[in-house]
Amino acid sequence: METTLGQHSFRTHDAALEPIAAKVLAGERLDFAEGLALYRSTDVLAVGWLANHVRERMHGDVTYFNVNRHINPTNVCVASCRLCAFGRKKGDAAGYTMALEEAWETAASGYSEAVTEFHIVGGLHPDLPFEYFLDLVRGLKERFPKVHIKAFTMVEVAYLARRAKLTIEQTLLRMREAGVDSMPGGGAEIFASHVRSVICDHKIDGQEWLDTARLAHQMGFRSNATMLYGHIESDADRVDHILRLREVQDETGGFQTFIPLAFHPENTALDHLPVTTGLTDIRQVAVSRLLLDNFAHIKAYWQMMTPKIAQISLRFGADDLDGTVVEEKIYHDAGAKTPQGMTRKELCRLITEAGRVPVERDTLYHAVTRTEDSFLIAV
Ligand code: V47
Repeated sequence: METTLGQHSFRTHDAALEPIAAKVLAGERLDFAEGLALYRSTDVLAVGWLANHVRERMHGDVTYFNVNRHINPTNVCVASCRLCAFGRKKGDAAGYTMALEEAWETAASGYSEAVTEFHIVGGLHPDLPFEYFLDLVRGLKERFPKVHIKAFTMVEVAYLARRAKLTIEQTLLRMREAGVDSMPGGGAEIFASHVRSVICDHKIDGQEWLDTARLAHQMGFRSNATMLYGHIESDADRVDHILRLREVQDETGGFQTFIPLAFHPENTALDHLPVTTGLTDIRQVAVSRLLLDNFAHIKAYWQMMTPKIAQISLRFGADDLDGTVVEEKIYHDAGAKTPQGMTRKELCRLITEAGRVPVERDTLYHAVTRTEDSFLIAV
């Protein structure tokens, strides 16, 4: 079936996509049932065509990437999430906690290219005081004043607040004073409680995650949002998750980018589950782009998707490729076979060969220009 919608010629063999295509091309918002239809469509290329249309309407060929470094100060965690291969119990021989000096040295190590962002997340440690995390951030700011600190998921914020006997607001204020600039999108998983109770029953519930994000945005922080898919969740759970994020974004506008994360089962309590396939990953990117009309960016996290699938996703709705990373632990503990980091040059090659235009960005999506080993941020 081929329909001409305005100046666009849209072709699909799936009749359910026709009315959805008309709405997408008219810039109208899709609803829950339409989200489900996108997941269930037998015509994934048509879904991808629509997502690419939206992506090009928003960003043309521009594809963002950033030069960042992940730091995971500890893997010791009080939670025992079935989805996780990273966390270790206190006293476990494979557990580690970085001394502050070690964390600062880790930040400085890796590629010689000057990073513009530190991405800091870790386990919910039973004993480390809130001051450890504040000192960690203060020390980084002192040593690397130009580097943006994207630190602590909503789950960590809520946990640190509880341990320090502070409100979420007080906790966020202290983090800001120490030098936290924004927050990563982890810990969201799937908001539906029947899924959460199986994959991560020790974490804050979905509503608390959303409430913490809302408050952070109201206080002026920007944050990201993720969704972990490819385990026990249904299509309806995915649509529910995405639309709950869209609702908060309508209120605050504080989310910068959405990052769909494919579940890696190896070394987790859910290792009987299969890994996601390439088309599931690609469809996930496309559906996210189509449903999240109020999110500026959809990020392909190559560590999780593999560089090849991440590159293809740049023509299925993604406009952002994360990042140099340098040393990834959470996915590699769960069996990821991707390299641990990538250079700036390699990221640009992936983007250019996808027919897109690479633009280096900082965390807040300002363009970055480079001179030798330093950088300038255009505000
Ligand atoms: O919250 C944990 C996921 C997340 C597994 O904000 C797993 O820019 C798959 O949030 N298989 C952490 N996934 C990573 C994350 C992230 C990554 C890149 C960029 C940003 C950003 C955020 O990883 C966790 C959880 O959802 N995760 N274990 C696993 N076995």
